[in-house]
Amino acid sequence: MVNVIGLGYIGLPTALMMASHGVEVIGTDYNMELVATLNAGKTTFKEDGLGELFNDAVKAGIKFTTEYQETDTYIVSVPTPYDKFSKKVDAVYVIAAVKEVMKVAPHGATVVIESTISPGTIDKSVRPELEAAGRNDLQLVHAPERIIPGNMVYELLHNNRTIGADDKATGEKVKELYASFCGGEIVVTDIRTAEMTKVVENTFRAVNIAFANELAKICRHDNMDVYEIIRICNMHPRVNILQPGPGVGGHCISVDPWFLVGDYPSLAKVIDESMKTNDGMPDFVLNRIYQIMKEIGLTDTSRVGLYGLTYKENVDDMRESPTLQLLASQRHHLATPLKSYDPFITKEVVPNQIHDLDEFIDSCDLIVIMVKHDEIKENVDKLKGKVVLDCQNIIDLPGVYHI
Ligand code: SAJ
Repeated sequence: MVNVIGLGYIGLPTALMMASHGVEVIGTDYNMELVATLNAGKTTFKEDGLGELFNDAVKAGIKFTTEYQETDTYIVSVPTPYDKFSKKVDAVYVIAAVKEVMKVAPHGATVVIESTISPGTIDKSVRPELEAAGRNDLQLVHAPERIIPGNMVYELLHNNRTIGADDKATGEKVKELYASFCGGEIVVTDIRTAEMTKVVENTFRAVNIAFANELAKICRHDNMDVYEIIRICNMHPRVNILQPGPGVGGHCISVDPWFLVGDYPSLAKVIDESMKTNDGMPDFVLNRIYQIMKEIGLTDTSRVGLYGLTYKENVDDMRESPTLQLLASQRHHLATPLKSYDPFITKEVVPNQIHDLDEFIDSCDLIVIMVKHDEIKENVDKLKGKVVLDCQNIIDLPGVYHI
């Protein structure tokens, strides 16, 4: 039996996936409300295919509880918050979970950590806890998650995986467990390497997004079309430039690369600059809004609206979202927050938030597309007659402004 600890964005789909592939799974979370929701037959966030997967797993007998279980395999997928000032990851939840596991785990049990941690965390912060508790019998493993919100179910089934373990036998045992549902290749390596690969993967993407964002700034400076330039460059067989955007959000790409900057400040130069470039994009958009307002003679900021509050399209996750970053930057200048709207966010999360697309469009003269939700792509006609700053290059209307 596998006890999955932490039933959030990663733990829940992983637990459901294993259960629906014949593994006996009990999911544990300390949040009683979340456990009650799952036990009432409801999922806790929106994600393509999650509902069906949930039903399959329930049919297969998955259980949800607040209690840690006595079993031979644990998968820890709790959040790893990071400190915005020091840019360091705080493994406090991982350590708390491991301490709870140690209370109930039988001799020799395997503890797989899926949570994203900065390289070296297992040796620096987790292993000493085992030693202090006299539980060196437990086998630590790191199996970093790789799934992308918006396509999690597909990617769980098809992505290649990395398993970091202290010895081959443990690695192979965990590989077999993941192979119950994962059709991709599963590589077994050591823990330190596995920790590093996870952070490097997200850093690679962050640096590449920063390159696209820097190109957007260069092209804006001399009024060139960055999208056309990227499109043509990408026809070269060895060039594959990503898309510029209003910033980088989410809890991974906007966070993990800072671990390398924090640990290797004098070496991680390109990474440091890339992160600053990405972090500067919401302010770049704000400045662009100001330029466009001047150009069209709009003085009333209450007629400017931001479309999209989530960190990317078609998800309900707002962590580190560029729109929230932009609004925070406005707030620091004591400015009245711009209007905003997001079809995925029904709760009131920011001031001047509107909850209906038509009302949002009617109440604005300048609309800034921050997120490329399908909803706006399907309603482009409604934007006719409006001034649009399209930060995602999805609106095909005459006169649209770009970043
Ligand atoms: N973005 C751009 N331009 C692009 C692509 C993305 O501006 O061309 C922006 C997005 O709008 C978003 C941010 O970057 O704000 C990050 O989005 P994403 O779709 O690139 O990635 P995440 O954060 O949703 O998921 C990433 C994935 N990592 C990689 O692709 C290397 C995923 O596989 C990881 O599992 C996840 O981080 C994680 O949890 O670590």
